[in-house]
Amino acid sequence: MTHCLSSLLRLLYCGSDVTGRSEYGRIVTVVRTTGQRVKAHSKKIPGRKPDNSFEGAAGQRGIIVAHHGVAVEVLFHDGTREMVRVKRRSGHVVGDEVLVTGEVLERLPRRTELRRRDAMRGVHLVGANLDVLGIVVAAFPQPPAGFIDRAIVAARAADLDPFLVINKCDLEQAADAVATLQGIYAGSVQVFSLSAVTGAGLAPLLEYLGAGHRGAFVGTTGVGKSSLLNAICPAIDLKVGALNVFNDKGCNTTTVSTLHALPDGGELIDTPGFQDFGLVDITMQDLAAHYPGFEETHQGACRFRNCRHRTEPGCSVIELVAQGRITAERYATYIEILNEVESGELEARQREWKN
Ligand SMILES: Nc1nc2c(ncn2[C@@H]2O[C@H](COP(=O)(O)OP(=O)(O)OP(=O)(O)O)[C@@H](O)[C@H]2O)c(=O)[nH]1
Ligand SMILES: [Mg+2]
Repeated sequence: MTHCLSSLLRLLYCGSDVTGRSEYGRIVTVVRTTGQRVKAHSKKIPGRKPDNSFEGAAGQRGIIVAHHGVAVEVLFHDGTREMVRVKRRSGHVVGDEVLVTGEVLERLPRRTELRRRDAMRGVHLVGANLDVLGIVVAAFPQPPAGFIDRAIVAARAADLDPFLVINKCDLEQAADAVATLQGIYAGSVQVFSLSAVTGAGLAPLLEYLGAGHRGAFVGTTGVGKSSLLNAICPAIDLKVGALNVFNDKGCNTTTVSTLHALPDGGELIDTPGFQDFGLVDITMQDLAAHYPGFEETHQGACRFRNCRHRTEPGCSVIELVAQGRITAERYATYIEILNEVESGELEARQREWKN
């Protein structure tokens, strides 16, 4: 079993640079050809605090760089990697720092964790110890309603900096989508308009990631997450899938999350595409504080500190909507998410009462 998974991974990384973090603040790059280590070097990332609290503990410390359901691939500080068996629902995720002792894997405390809920209300971990979240969209296929807003709220609530990547800007239809999305989000998050195919607009994104951030690309299937990673670092050579000819949607080409170091600094996780970014454990206050477009109302602009921006008197959001500075459409999306959050909170309270 282990041998089989190792072979799979060797195929995945065959002939490519494979890299991982040796400790917070330091990246170890290991260049391998068909599984053999050729050279290793390390690169300091500015501004990240080393966590040495587990130094000296038994076991070998590493980071999970791929999750295969029943096994995870761990990259150790010395540049070696190993498949370690885990239970199917072990709760580990790519980005987790771990201590491996024999066949036992112990997860170290997470700095951050990002979760989402699917349409069946199941909760999924997207990644651990992330600094930034790249929300990837394209003119084709278009993001589901509210996807970007939910992703921004979830990221901010988890202490990550979200940024928006508008891919496929080489397509004719992209101009309108870029103008609309820039208009809505440019005041809230960094927006990168680019094309993975032509490489146009990639440089600002590389500069941003080069500051040493660890991030993940999320988005629906077919928006070009893997293509973008390939464009940033051709040696990674991730599988890319054509869009379905009948509905212009992607085909869930990526099935496993994988962490990659970028040549000019920073690390990115390529994730399988998903449709729903349902919020997990987000309160009404979190939503009101993190919803993109409401930033100018944060400095005590509402009469009530815990204003939900629904019907409260003296609400600055409602005032901005009346003035047309927040569009009715943006406000309607907020109310829709607020309704979901409120019913989630009610359900949680009912569960508590029952117990
Ligand atoms: N025109 C154009 N097509 C692109 C661009 N980037 C990706 N594509 C195409 O979009 C399709 C899907 O690309 P992928 O990279 O597999 O998309 P993904 O987001 O990784 O999809 P999943 O792995 O299924 O989540 C492929 O046919 C790519 O060639 C781009 O910048 N411009
Ligand atoms: Mg992919």
